[in-house]
Amino acid sequence: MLIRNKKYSDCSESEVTDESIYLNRRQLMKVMGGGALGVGVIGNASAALQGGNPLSPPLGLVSAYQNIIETSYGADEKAAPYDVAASYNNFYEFGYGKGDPKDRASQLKTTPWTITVEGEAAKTGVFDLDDIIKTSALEERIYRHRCVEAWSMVIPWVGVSLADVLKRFEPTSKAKYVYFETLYDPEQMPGQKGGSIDWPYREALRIDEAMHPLAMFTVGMYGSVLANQNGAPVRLVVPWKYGFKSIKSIVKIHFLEAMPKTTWSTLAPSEYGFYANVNPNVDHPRWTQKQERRLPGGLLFPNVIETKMFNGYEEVASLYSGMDLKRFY
Ligand SMILES: Nc1nc2c(c(=O)[nH]1)N[C@H]1C(S)=C(S)[C@@H](COP(=O)(O)O)O[C@H]1N2
Ligand SMILES: [Mo]
Repeated sequence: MLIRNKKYSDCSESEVTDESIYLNRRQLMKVMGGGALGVGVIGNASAALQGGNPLSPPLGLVSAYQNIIETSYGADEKAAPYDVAASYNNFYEFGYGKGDPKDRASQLKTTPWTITVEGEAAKTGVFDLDDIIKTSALEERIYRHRCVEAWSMVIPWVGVSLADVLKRFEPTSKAKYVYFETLYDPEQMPGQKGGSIDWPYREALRIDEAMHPLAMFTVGMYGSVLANQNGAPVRLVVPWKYGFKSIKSIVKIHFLEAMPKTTWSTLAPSEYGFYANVNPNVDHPRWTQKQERRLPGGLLFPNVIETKMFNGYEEVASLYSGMDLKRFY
């Protein structure tokens, strides 16, 4: 079933129109090979989609984004307006301010994009992201996103189960963990020129967590491609964990036997654990985790709600049976 971007906007009619034009343009620019082609080409791109124009973008990619399957995930949730999800971000490669990624990420070159797969898997090597997308039936899933800073947002993501992608590489029985790395390119990502993070940003999951159907290999939002500030062209979304596990702009996947080092759990191990499951019973030293500010909100309407265990995704509980989640936070 086709997704219509318009359904997400809470804004006035004129803004709705602008938004969908913006999103469609982004999508076409993406499939045509990036912003370098310029806005002037977009008209041709539309025509090319219908006819056999030699400029035709890879049709598989176009159809993947045009045939996004609606799912029941989050059908009862109210998604944040696109502008909120795309302007209040954590992406330290572009600065520490919530507005920095939106202001600074627009030049990030996301096509072509390759992912290097290494370690305990039969099929390793360098894979073109477009080839993975073309052969995927993209789904829309509306997930709650809970940051460890005690704010949250509902976002309609586009992608597939991470398991579907990981299985293609045929991990071996020694693959107990899967590790991910963000692009390292200080010229494009000015935040990488300094700060206390040992770049690139690193994250990992236990293999059974990564294979849980909720974990998502995400290539879009609001019915189109990801905004750069949200981790284009590909990121994880692991909705039962604090947001920092959902690593953005992934260029490396490594299957391995031992638990790898990850950015936040290395930087401040007493504050950020490897598991980082959303847990209202384990407070962060600087933030209570019992509640969260659901965005959008404001000073007058802070919109504070109770935080739920596993961010409300109780179906993952069996992954942790027998584990003391106060110790393995
Ligand atoms: N590479 C990278 N990935 C990252 C981050 C980051 O700084 N760099 N921030 C994380 C944090 S703390 C959160 S809350 C989410 C924010 O995702 P969003 O901006 O799409 O809401 O991205 C996560 N992924
Ligand atoms: Mo976060």
